[in-house]
Amino acid sequence: MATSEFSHYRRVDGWLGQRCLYLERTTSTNEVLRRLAEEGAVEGLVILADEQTAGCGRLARRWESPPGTSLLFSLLFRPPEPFAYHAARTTMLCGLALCQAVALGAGLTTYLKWPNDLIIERAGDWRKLAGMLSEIGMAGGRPSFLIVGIGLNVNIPVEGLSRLAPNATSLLAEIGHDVGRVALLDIFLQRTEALVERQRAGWDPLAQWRAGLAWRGRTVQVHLPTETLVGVAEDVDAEGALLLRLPDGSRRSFPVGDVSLRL
Ligand code: BT5
Repeated sequence: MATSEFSHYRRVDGWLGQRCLYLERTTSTNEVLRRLAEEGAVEGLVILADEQTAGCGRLARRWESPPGTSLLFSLLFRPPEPFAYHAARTTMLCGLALCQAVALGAGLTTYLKWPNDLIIERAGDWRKLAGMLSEIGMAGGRPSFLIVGIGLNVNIPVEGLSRLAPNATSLLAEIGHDVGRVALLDIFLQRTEALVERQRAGWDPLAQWRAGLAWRGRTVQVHLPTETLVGVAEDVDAEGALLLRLPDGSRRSFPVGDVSLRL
């Protein structure tokens, strides 16, 4: 069997990814990392897989990926207090770092679709390139760790995309050639670590995250578990909640959570 380029992957400099666990095939990297975090794993641990048999999206949705084609990984953070604030900022800056890694590693401009998707916009159309799943773990009745799981479609050929989702895309489909997954992961981890350190030193990523959001000022559909609302995606607030202007002039906010956005 061919050895994966990730078999011995770890970062030499820095704390994010200095410890890495590569699994050729697993259920879900988020699930594996959650178990290790509960056993006390250190901040910065990264779980990487070439194949997931139960990759998770939000709300029990699935993340599908042909084996060996993409980046499927999860990062462990142990944010300081106030936990909720730092956890939300850490998720935002992972999104920023993912945009930067795709720009540097593949030369593509991407946008963040609130709350946690990475998309490509083209002539009024949009395609999903990556998804992020943030989960908080508790210990002793208090929030204790943050897991950020990322699925980035890298070398999936065009003909394999429609099986994943109607609007899925990959770097290969967008730029016409394979992209080295290790180099991309390296850039992402470097960028994320640098941004986490800036953030913990007092920098707030909110303005930059907000500036990178797709569809601000546009009419969108907000899919809630029980209803769909249509309104203008005016902005996000200081917590990252979506502010939607409804046709009757009122404004509603939607915390980052179980809401999906569509054009
Ligand atoms: C997400 O959820 O987009 C978060 C996905 C996070 C996946 C990573 S992979 C590593 C780590 N381990 C895990 O188990 N999960 C994380 P959501 O916004 O709920 O979107 C899910 C929806 O995206 C699905 O219902 C499909 O419509 C679509 N989808 C599934 N696989 C896709 C793919 N490869 N590319 C584009 N869209 C996809």
